[in-house]
Amino acid sequence: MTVPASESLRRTAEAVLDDNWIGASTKPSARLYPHQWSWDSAFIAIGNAASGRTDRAVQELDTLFRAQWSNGMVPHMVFDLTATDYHPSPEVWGTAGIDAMPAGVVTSGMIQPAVHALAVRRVADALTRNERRHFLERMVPRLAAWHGFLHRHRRVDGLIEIHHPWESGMDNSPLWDAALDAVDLATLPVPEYRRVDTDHAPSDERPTADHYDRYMAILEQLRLADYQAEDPRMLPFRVADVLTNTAAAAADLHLGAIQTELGADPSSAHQRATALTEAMCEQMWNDDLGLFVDVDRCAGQPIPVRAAAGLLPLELPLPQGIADRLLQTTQDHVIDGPHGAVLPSVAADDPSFEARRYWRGPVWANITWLLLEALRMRGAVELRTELRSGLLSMVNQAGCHEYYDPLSGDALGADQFSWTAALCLTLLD
Ligand code: 2M8
Repeated sequence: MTVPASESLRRTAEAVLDDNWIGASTKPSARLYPHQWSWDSAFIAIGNAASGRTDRAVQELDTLFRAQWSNGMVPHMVFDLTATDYHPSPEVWGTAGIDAMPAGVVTSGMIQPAVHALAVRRVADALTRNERRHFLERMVPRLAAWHGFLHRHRRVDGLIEIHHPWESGMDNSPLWDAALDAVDLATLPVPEYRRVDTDHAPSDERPTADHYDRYMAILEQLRLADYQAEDPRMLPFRVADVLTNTAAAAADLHLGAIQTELGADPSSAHQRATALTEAMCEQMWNDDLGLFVDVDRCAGQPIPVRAAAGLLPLELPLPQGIADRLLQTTQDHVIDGPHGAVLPSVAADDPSFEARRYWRGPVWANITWLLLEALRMRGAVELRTELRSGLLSMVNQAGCHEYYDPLSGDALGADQFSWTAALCLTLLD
């Protein structure tokens, strides 16, 4: 008997999540990423919830939030201390001894996009009434502290800033090229290091050596300030990033909805979401490109790279004129790959596009999925259907990989990749 494609993909995806489960959370992939990552866990929880594995979904988020710092920060990595083959290791991060980090865990000191409130709502939707209430009541103070951190410690002149490319989650995007080139390696030391990512994936699909030096130099500056710089304006890398700001604004809309359901006051979450969306429209909307663009806060310049992330504000309540234009740009950004419609992480006709290199053009399941969510909210049914089926066909053909060449459909980066598996599970049926 032949197994229908969707059933075989479901089995494959569930097996990936099972294999990558490490007891209380899920690692992104078996070898390249052996710890817990913040936004990966949110996507993984969404996938586990969609496939009826609600206990794991709840545990995934509980484990992550148990590592939340006392200042509200949700760290971008929670280390599995039994896994040693990853750089930068806990020693390089140097977080041990920082008071804000909770006892019993070792974490990084930076952030990733705040997609957790979205995950909390999706997981809650899969719970029984009683479980749902307990879960939401437990998560609301954690989410409120996390969003409060972003606005208290990271919002500068209206927009939330990232202080390292890794904070965006889109580590090697051409969005950071000019800002990275401006990091002065003559005055900022590059600590000694040995990267291991190129032991696990081909180096022409990974960041260049020069960029990696710069990542390490910026990380060293953050480490020296215990990841709590008193004046962020002194830091060598400061970017107001569209994805980070979109996620934060949407996160507060989700938090507000949860608070309303629980009979709590949603007004401060709603006010933050509105203020952030307005600041994004004022400072990030680029009328020439019909796209939201990042802003290099050190240089005081917009970053005119046409990244797929610049389309994601479609999920926010935007002025109609901007929303219509952005939807048009989205249609132009989506291209036909060998298995159907795909969303390259950078527009295929942007000068910085590279089809196979990490975050510089390949298709990522999570960015595609976030756009699918926005298209659903906007009622863009046809485009959503095409993109959903293009993603599923590609993953079905090539397996649950970390990223894919949009032109050839080739699977790239790590195999058995958790968020690809998890998000496909939500799209089946
Ligand atoms: C990648 O980032 C890590 C550093 O955080 C790395 O390159 O080692 C990114 O794709 C990031 O978005 C993702 O969360 C992480 C784990 O999948 O890998």
